[in-house]
Amino acid sequence: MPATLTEKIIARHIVSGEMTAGSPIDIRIAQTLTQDATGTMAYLQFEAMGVERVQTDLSVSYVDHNTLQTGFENADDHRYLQSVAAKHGIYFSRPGNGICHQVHLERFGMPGGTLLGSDSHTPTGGGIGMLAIGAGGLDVAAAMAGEPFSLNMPEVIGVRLEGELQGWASAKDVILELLRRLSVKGGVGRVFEYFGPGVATLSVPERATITNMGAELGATSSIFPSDEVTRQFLRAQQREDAWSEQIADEDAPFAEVITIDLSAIKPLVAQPHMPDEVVPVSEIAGLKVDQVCIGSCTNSSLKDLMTVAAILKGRTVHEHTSLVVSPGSRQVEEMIARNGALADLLAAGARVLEPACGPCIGMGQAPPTGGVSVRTFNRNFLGRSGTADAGIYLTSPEIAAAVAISGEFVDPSGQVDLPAVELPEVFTVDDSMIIPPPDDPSEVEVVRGPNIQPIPLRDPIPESFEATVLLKVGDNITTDDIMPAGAKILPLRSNIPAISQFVFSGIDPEFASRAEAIQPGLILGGQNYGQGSSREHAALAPLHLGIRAVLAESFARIHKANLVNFGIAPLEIAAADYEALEQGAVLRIEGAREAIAAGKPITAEVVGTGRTVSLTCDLSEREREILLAGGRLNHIRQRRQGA
Ligand code: MIC
Ligand code: SF4
Repeated sequence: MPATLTEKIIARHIVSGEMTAGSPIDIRIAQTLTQDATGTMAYLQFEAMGVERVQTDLSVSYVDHNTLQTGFENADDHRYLQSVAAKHGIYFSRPGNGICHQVHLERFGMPGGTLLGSDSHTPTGGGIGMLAIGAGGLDVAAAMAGEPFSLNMPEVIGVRLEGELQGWASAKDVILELLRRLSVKGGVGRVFEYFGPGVATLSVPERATITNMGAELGATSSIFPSDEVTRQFLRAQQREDAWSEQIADEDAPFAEVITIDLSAIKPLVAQPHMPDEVVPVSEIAGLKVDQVCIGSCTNSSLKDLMTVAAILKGRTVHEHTSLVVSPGSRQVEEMIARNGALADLLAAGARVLEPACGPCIGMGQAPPTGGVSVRTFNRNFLGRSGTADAGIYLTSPEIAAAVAISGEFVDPSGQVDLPAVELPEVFTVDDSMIIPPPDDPSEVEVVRGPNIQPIPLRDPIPESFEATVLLKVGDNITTDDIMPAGAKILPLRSNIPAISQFVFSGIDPEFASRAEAIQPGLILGGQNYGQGSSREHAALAPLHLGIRAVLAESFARIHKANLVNFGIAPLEIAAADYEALEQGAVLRIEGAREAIAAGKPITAEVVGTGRTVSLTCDLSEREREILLAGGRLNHIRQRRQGA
């Protein structure tokens, strides 16, 4: 039977379940990655599992998010992460070595393998033909402990690429085009698998830009085949031995095929405040721009920065516009330093930052009041930049560089030729900032600073309870809305009691104090609740504030799994009931555990109104068990004790 590449990889790693779209499956995870903002929790959870050494083929801990070190907190986290990695057989990529996805692609990714990462952009690894999936830290901790990863068998969508990109059109525009067509909900439950004659025209970093930002479609993952282009990339990285051919069969049974003619793609831009608000750049030409930021795990490869440098060479950044550049990895940074591209960037007036997430996660470089900021990143959610009323526009590095020079939106297509850049055959490889774990960790002491607080655990959901709707929000609520990041809040990632004070702070600054006063609480949301990042703090911090359940019309995949992992019930509510319920409503729920266990709807009485609403708990049997156990840590402990 012909198969897609996704199916082939899953078939090689499946532990249990049926490979029919939508059915629960468990797969073996070969590699894991964590980053520091989710990693401290992941390793605290891993430690709680009592496993001495990671059970994966390879696990890497990166430090890339919290590198600002405005206080002792970040530095303490780094020290904890380095020591806990050494203790348990994990590679440690030091702060300054680069963004997890970029470095993993360059130094560790394996075509045909599985990768689970505690970051939603883990599918970047799909650029070299890996099945790479983002998850909450607890799921990654469990994978490190040798547990399989559970997911619903995705529907595999084929994206057939034809033609070749022309002029100023870039790989970024391919994924923006898909977002334009499908929206931020369009990928839920799906893997996007690229195939067709256009694939060979794209380099690995270009492919990785596309698979990276597949996360914004809500997709489970995105993947390219591993072909001669992949082999060349791995050869340049001096690890050709990691290469294997990974391709779909001729008549692969895609659930649906989307065709994109690369030759017809034009430079696009996602306008504020969602990655799917996509229009051609030419449509907003002339709009004045205050800031341009080039970097992030989407667009900070050597090719990206060389292209930007070539566009800027001999020119000057517009006097009203600030240009900030952050390379994706130390490899990229070192190579542009040696080949002169960095000097061209500096001469043009670029402000160059260390290779890290930086402004993408609001760690500095907030735009001015009401500012217009053009970024090569993947998310433009309201407030994420650190300036509540700024408008963030997402484009390719090519367009961002042109905008930096002109100080306003421009599409130079047809007027100016895009300068061609040549990439070297062999890249500079220096892994001295990746520390391998010692063979004998007995002497290693795990160092914990005062900001590292225990993970909160709550009692499992009771059979009957009354709870109050503490907040009603709309559709497409992001985890940035639920648990904001940025320079002030991100350092508190290891301290749930402290960070919980900021839950929903951008939407309703009173939320945390209200939740502390009225317990237990409920949150009411619309469609695609919890889209965006994998941060389990968007579940852990509400848990700490006494949230028992989230009622929403539908949920994003990773956030739903995170809620279950910490024992908060994700309950689906019909649109009409969502409309009818308001903040302050008190719901009386009887027989919750029985209904969850049986997979039956839960009837909730709206106290004082005589009305009832029906709530469904659409979970697999395993997820229902986890929820009823009060979360995955309890569930794993109970199972291991029972075994
Ligand atoms: C993001 O881009 O939102 C992050 C920060 O990388 C998150 C992870 C986090 O919140 O730590 C993600 O994408 O999962
Ligand atoms: Fe870092 Fe931004 Fe990528 Fe998230 S999206 S991993 S914050 S660069």
